[in-house]
Amino acid sequence: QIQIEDDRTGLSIETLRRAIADNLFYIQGKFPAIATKHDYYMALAYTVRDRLLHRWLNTLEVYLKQDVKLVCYLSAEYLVGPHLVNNLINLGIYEQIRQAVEESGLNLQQLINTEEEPGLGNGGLGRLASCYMDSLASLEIPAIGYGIRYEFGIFDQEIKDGWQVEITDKWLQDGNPWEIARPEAAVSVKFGGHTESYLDDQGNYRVRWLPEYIVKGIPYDTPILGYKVNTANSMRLWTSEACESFDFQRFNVGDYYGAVDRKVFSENLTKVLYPNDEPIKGKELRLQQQYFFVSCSLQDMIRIHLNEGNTLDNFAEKFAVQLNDTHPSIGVAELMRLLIDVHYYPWEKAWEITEKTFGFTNHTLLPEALERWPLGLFGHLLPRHLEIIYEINKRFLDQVRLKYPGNNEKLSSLSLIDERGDKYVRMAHLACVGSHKINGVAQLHSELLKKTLLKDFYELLPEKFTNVTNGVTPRRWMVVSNPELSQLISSKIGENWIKNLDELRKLEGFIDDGGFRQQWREVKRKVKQDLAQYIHDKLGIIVSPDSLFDVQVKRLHEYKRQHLNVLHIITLYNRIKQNPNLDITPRTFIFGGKAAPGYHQAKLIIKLINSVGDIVNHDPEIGERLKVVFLPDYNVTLGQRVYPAADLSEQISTAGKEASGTGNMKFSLNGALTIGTFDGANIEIREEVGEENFFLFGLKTEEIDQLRAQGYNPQDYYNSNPELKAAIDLINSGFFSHGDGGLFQLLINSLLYLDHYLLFADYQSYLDCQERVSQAYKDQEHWTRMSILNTARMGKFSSDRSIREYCDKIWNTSPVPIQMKD
Ligand code: 26R
Repeated sequence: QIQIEDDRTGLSIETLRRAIADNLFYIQGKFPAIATKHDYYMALAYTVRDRLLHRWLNTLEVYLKQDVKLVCYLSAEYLVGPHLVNNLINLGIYEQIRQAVEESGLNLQQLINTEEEPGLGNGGLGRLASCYMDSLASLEIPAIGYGIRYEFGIFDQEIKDGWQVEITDKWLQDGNPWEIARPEAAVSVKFGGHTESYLDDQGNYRVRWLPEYIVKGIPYDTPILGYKVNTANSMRLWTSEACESFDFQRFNVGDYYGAVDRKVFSENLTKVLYPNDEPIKGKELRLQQQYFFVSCSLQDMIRIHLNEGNTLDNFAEKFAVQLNDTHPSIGVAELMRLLIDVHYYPWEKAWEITEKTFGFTNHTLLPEALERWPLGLFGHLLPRHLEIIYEINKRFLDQVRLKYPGNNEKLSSLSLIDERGDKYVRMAHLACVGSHKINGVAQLHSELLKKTLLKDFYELLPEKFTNVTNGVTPRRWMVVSNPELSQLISSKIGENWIKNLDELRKLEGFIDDGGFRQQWREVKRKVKQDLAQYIHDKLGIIVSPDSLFDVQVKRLHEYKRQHLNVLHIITLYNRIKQNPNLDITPRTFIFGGKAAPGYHQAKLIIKLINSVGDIVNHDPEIGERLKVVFLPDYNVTLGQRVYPAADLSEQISTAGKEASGTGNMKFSLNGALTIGTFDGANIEIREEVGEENFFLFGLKTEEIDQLRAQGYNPQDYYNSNPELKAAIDLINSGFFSHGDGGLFQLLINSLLYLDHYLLFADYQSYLDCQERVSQAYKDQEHWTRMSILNTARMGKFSSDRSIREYCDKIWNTSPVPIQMKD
């Protein structure tokens, strides 16, 4: 029997090869003689997309027909990372595609490297959203990830003379084969203007909102395929466009340029992602972005729901909407508005639906990241929402008065409006009252939320509070990024661990097998060699794969304390200079991370790392013992190279400041040991891997509180610790800055006179701990055992576990397997 495979679905090597050639010709409009690498990447991407489209459409059909409960993840950020290789793995066609590509005379790895990743997020919060999208699909949970299709994502970072330089990220300029525009599902979003009240036919009091302008939202959908299942959920990102009908009047009266102005204005809305850590004052555009995507998304949900023949009475039974931090929290007021003003629900009923629908995840305790909007700005942009917030607040404060009669303190601390000076709308408070569950992202963080930031809310509404410790997807962070280690593991315990990460425990059974430990070391050595090659190609620095790779990659921030790491490097440098024959464990210090463009102190830390590197790397007396590397433009793609190659993971934030961390999990999963503080998920990682396999140092949160209460004076540490003093003095002397002692003065002074993040207090403890690391590394057999145990005991930190917890504790939803029809 002759079988002819469909060019869009077939999986034989021959069909795949033909499909790639076909797409090259008909989509890219090229033939091989004139095709670029990028043309081939596009042809391949379309070949892969074709093969997941029928899963995607099948999934959507089942969701519609069966009227399932949908999880709607509202996130202003997604850091998806490259799609191609992830889709190959999740479809289970990597090997076939590799062969087909090779038979076409190409190299798959090269094509994979051609992809420009969508950088639609800043860091941890955005990457977490994408790990969760992967797990939702892999667990067959019906879900949509709603967000913003920024034209410019997170900036690209270049390093010039040691300084960070920001370049705009034009990720869409060569086309995006993974998305499909859905203009037929466009919605309108109002802004500005004023409200007026009226009586309807039945004599009911109603409010209508007469906006100053209207913007159109166009959804672009990207399939998010689960691992070896038929489920393909959607990430639906909104782009803003001018609303033609609205401008028609202006156009008619001859105001052509006025109409064009409006168009440009509307399209600016989704132009650019705001970097975090920037002071958020007066950023009207940011509130516009937030309201825009949240309104689009809620209108979309309501349309889907009504299309299925429902009324909104059971909306909360069919939609679980999760607020990823406060950025989408305007959704609480918007759903109220839609229910009351558009669908004519009475307040009480609307409020019941709203509170049941939303869940709120907090991702930071840092006061400067808490969103508040000046009342004037807010009321000008969203006059109706301000009225609704006042009403929510009035009813909420009545409840507070009942519980705490005569307590004005409580009223002012819980109020949705901050009235202590200039007036603000407190977005976290809106999210808290409007959600049925509030969670932190690691045990310690959730406890601190209840004790500090949201203390009064916890006292009033304890049943709302819960914890869901973050997790990461083992598909991208092991199978995709570390195929060598994944294959070694699968050769011992089979492949089930990829779906059920707890099965990694089975590796413990091989720990006494010297041959296995040898293989484990060989894999690590091989990926370290690859990273060394990359470092050489990019930066011209030669590093030895036999040195200890000591890695800190994450956004630059004072609380993350990259400069504490630098103080360690300088101290080692000083020791060698004093004792040139010192026998130390050779180390390669690897840094990566972006600083917010307006965050000068963080940018100065980048300059310091590079300046110290310049001296250390070129000092013949140091030789191979110390190397310092700053990898420019740290992003998901680079993370995939770096985590597998690390021996030591630096998780050294001031205790209580890092809500969870997720990089910490990626390192440990790939067999790195952690040097870390008692902070965020570090605590739970240590609990899992065992304290003997984790390098803990530094003050705990209570000790920090005590120290601060006593009056912390960094000078005491500086004056009494000669090595610390020597390190600081060396920076101050201009030794790392061509004699310019002033260059790092702002950084040094903030340490000497304030040291808000307590580097000096933790310095000695950190150094002692690093010495233990160096000693431990000398015993390679023992180090390998610890490395294996780190990987083997990371099961808890799969984002699959996190998502199951969200389903059980917050969303009340369960899997819907997708059957394929031909
Ligand atoms: C307000 C605005 C400028 C803004 C501030 C801060 C926007 C975004 C942020 C980023 C924060 C909220 C963030 O990324 N938090 C991180 O979330 C991770 C996922 O939960 C945690 O692992 C990590 O510890 C936390 O810093």
